[in-house]
Amino acid sequence: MAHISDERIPNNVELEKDRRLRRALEKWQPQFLDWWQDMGPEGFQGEDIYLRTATSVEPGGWAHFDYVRMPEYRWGIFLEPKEEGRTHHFGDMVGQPVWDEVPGEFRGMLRRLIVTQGDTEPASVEQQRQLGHTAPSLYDLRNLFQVNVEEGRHLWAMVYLLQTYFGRDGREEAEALLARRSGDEDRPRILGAFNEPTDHWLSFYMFTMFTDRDGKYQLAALAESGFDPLARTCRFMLTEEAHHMFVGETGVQRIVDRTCELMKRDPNEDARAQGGIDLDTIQKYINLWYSLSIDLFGGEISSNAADAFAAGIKGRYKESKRFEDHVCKDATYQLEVLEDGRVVEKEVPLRAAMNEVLRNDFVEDCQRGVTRWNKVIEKHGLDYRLKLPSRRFNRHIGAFGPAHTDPDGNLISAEEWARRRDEWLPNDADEGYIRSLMQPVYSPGQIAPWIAPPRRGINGKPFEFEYVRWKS
Ligand code: BYC
Ligand code: FE
Ligand code: FE
Repeated sequence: MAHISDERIPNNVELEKDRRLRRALEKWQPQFLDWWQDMGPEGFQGEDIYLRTATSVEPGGWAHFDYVRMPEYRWGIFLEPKEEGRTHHFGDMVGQPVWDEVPGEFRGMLRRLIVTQGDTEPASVEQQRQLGHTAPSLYDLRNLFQVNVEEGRHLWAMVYLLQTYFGRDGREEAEALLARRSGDEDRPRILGAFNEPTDHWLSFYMFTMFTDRDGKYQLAALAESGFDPLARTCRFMLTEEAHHMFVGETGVQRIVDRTCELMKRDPNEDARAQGGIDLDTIQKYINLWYSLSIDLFGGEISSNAADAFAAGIKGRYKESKRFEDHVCKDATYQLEVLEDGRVVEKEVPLRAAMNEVLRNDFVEDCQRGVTRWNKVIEKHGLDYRLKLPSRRFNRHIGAFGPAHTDPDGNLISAEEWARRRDEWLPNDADEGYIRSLMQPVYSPGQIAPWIAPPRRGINGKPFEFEYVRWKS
């Protein structure tokens, strides 16, 4: 077997010196590559893709761009440099030195969080497996593969933690991460949204807009962690996440832009009649992916969240920079719950409400994106406005999981939900229509008719650049 080295696995964790980790990785890496062949992007494994590879954590210097064949991508292991003398800055352990090893009493909790985080990464690659066949341009095709290889690297990041700090069960969990399958009935991925089909580009952009953004907030919360290797790993992962959300936000924006153009061309402002995606349908996909993504924050009231905060393992978004009280022992929080079929305000311990607190920051961030999309519509002189549905809408997790509501959050009966669901969420006809538009465009500088080209390309290259080169 090829000896694992710095050359094959770029890293800043002194992999050369850590014989135990190297052996664990030597066993795991071929399984990862098998998984990548089976469940990674279908086709395209032999083509040259213009990709960015992380080769160090130095600011500005880490992104290296070149043509790479995906199976030869150098998935690396990077942690932000250690900050000497770092102490717990929230929870019950404030002021005590952070942990360099897993503390025994929190082993189970940490393992669960790391496994849950790790599980989402390959899940998303599986969900996006078929998309290369219908890319609207070479630029988009390249962005898809960039996102895929980086999610692969995020899996490596969690596997590094499991194999380094959790001994034998860590190695078992690392293998299990390659064994579950998105959408599989018998061995599904752990979290809801990661078992949903993402088999066309409208869903892909919504996923990278909303679901990758959950990634940003969850990683940011873990980046505050008192388990120092986890904090340092997540901080570096966040630098890659920005591009994923960029792909999503600008992807939807480019669709909206094109849709408006087509509407103005049509006597009835009918984008579909012009071969585009109408704004009502875009709204339905916002409703779907936003609601699936806010479910990912967990229940409004959660003892898991309270325990993780108390232990100094999972903080709030920018915990160290934004809050006065970092202990939150007696503080309370007001939130809405459902009681006897009615919405009531409830005061709960703040620590138990940490999922909701994190969700608030996410919601605000999403709203900023939607506002930017609406600016595009406004610029075209059209009155339509996109909006985020109520956070009670289409929930499966938490207080509103059992309830049915309309997009404004009004409670409705199960009967009304069944009758009107198709007005609010994509129905079979919408799915069929969107799929009918998904014809690949693989010539440099060309673009599918339902989306506008990007304003600029990648790494200073123009849109016309040959981002994917066919070898076969
Ligand atoms: N689906 O106490 P509760 C990313 C479970 S995305 C299914 O309310 P808790 C990425 C929960 O596990 C970021 N099950 O919630 C994006 C618990 O089950 P157990 C991923 C769910 O534990 C795009 C039970 O319900 N990272 O990186 O406070 C592409 C009660 O839960 C769901 C993380 O999630 C759901 N939606 O919070 C690629 C960070 N929600 O244990 C990548 C790590 C809850 O009783 N994970 N449940 O069997 C966590 O911090 C927490 O596990 C959660 C849940 C926030 C997910
Ligand atoms: Fe990720
Ligand atoms: Fe991501």
